[in-house]
Amino acid sequence: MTRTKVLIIGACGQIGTELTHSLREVYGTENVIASDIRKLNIDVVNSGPFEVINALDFNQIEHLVEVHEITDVYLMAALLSGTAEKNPAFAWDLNMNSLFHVLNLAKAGKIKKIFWPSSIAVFGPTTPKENTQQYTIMEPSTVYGISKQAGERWCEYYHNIFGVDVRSIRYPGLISWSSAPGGGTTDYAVDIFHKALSDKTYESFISSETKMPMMYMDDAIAATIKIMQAAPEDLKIHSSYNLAAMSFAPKDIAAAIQKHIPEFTITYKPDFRQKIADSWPSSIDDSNARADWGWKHDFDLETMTKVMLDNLKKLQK
Ligand code: AKB
Repeated sequence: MTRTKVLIIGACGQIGTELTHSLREVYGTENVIASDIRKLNIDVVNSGPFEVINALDFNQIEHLVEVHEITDVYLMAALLSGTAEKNPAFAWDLNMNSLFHVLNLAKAGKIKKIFWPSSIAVFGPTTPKENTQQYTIMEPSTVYGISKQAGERWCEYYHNIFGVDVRSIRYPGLISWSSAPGGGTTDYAVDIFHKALSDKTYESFISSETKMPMMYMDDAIAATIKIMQAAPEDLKIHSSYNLAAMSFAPKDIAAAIQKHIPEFTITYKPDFRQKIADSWPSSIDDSNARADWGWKHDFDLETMTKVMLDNLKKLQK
């Protein structure tokens, strides 16, 4: 059996940082090559093999794949929803062409397996909002959502036509204490914890009642590793799987924080990201992921809030 040798592209980002640590525990430090456009996270850079790489440069990726005899690529580099609206052309270029590069490497037989993250952003204003199904109306209205939906179509196409083993999850908003989010609409749910501890107050750029699907990072990493380790015959969906853990609005997370910090207050000043949030589902039906490859989440709003506050308090000491 061939040894698994991993390349993570975008290893210094919010998910990449935690994924790098977990994959190094699973496959061994030397077997996980982290890479990013710059040395943006010192922990990732110093904790094992690291390469500076541009996700838009096919030759650089191919070279790394050959030199390190890579079997599995996790393509985590992307512009998220907020940033993508400010730079549509670059977002489209990065989000699509980096995907084509790894799909084409797999098509050429140079790598065996790809993980590519999709998002709840593939849904749009015409999608039923509650308990959004795996198969439903999908008319994304953001640059990021359009790129993720197109990416899903290409993943399924490369699987069906060329036999490429590409696996994908539609991540909800992800919340973690050890890595910062970058340019997303759901970022408020991370910022709020930092401000609750430092200032005891938070001004939310999302309005009080806007409910979005969310997940604690440990669950997201567990799901990512689990889908990559699933037997190919168990995977029935080759575009991307719906994935869910919890759904809440800013007023709900504020109330959860107030149980630990009673003096905490929240105010609301919605900005351009409110429109993005309004176009996304409030909750997600992930029964296909649960049935096909045994996905289940561990963290809900209460347990996640406690873990976030405990860990951030330790960091601040
Ligand atoms: C974002 O807010 O852009 C991301 C996402 C839901 O994909 N966190």
